Amino acid sequence: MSRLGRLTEGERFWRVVTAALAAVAAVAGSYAYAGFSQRFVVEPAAAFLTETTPAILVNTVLDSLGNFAQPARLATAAAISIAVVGFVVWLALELEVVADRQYLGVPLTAAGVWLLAAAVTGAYVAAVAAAIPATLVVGIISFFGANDPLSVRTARKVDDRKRATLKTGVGVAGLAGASYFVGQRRTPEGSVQYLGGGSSPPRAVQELLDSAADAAFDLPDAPGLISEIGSFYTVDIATVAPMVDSADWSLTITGAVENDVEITYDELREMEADHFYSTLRCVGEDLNARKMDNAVWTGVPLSRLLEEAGPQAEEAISRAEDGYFVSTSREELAESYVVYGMNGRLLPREHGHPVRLMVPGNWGEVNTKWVSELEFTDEPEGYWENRGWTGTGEVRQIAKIWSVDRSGEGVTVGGHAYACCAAIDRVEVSIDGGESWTTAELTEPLGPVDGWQQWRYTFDPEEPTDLVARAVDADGNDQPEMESDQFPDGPSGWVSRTIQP
Ligand SMILES: Nc1nc2c(c(=O)[nH]1)N[C@H]1C(S)=C(S)[C@@H](COP(=O)(O)O)O[C@H]1N2
Ligand SMILES: [Mo]
Repeated sequence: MSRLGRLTEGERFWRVVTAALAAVAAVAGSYAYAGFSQRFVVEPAAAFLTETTPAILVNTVLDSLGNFAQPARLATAAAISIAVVGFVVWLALELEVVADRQYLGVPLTAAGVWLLAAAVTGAYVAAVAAAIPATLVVGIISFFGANDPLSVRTARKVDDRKRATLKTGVGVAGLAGASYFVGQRRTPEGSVQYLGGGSSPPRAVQELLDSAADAAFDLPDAPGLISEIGSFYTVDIATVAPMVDSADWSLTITGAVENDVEITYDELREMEADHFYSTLRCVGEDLNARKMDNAVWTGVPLSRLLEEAGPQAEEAISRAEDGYFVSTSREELAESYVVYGMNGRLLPREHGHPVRLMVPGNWGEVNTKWVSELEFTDEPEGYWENRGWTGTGEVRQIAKIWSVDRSGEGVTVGGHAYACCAAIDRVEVSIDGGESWTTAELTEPLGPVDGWQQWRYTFDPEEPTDLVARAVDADGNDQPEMESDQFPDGPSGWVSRTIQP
């Protein structure tokens, strides 16, 4: 009879619990040490999920989860990680029984968890932070649980083990709680350093920030004309934003080019830079949602690097450190920027530190964050395009209704309007179901390069009134009335909102 067969059901059960506790401790220890970074053992699971989640799931389930999509994905990734680590620990404990060596599970757990963590994160030192707590859990339970697989006093053995496991479980819960706080503090922040290292934005940026502030309407519940870092929306395929050291960063322009070009961060910073406004809008947002923001960006026109490379194809795929990739036409790229500054600060981690692409006028999608390669090719493809989206072109024109202000006389309704390729000429408002239209107040266009504007309209509703807004751009393009979903090429239609008297 194999020794494994000697284990009672109770023993088996508590061994599984031990393995699970060890796994939770490993994940907690890893988080405490690494925070939300690529050295955190859950990150590879999250990345794996991102890569393998079927398009249909990403597009429907995750979208319908809205703001819970990221936490849901993270919880799934954490559960997978705990299951995998738990399996390794359980194997270690089984080997202990097979080999008939008491406490063998302890060093096997140490080795197994370390190997696993090091293999998936590539961070050998950080892996120790996962291995130690797991080993402690197994050690403590083995020791106090008087774990003698050959003992005949089965009942008592299970009893001891149960008590030791439950006590350790309380300890692991405490560890997980503490790790949560420590890990959060250790999570690398997006850099908030000012460009140039001083205590304020460079003068040229400050001027743009000031003139946007001067031009802005004060719309309660809506941003000004500049979105603050921290409230600027983010959309990521990865659960954990990559952490890319500027010293390790470079951009390679390759593929169908005359010359491969590689530029380092220092070289980029030495080039003459432009400061400009540009608005981002996500193709996957709801019509009146808040995934549209504007900032002052600092970067180098990509055309200068393209001249050196001599592209021989009409499209290029930009690739990033998080595995993201998207195609942009050579024509659009010639108008694009390699950006390292946002609102006068170094580009924050969540927006692509150290360097992202900005393609003014195009959907958010093509503004690749953490960009590291630009490959010219005649066979364009993209992460979202491979999932059925067509979100690489010009942004659809939109007037949002974001603010209803009752603090003054009448009700002031307002929001932001944006068109891809020209300033907004006017925002028109109707309160009679589209019979008649009134031109709303509008802020002056920002410039250079492109940016949203704000509109506002004050009236005195006597009863609940549906207010509809639509934008007309300076080229005379109307905002189409036809409503469409965001999938596959972005939401369109007129935004309306019922305004109470
Ligand atoms: N590397 C990378 N770049 C990316 C993405 C991404 O997931 N990975 N998301 C894109 C999408 S869909 C949008 S809308 C914008 C959002 O930019 P932001 O997060 O800085 O607002 O980034 C784009 N660039
Ligand atoms: Mo997006």
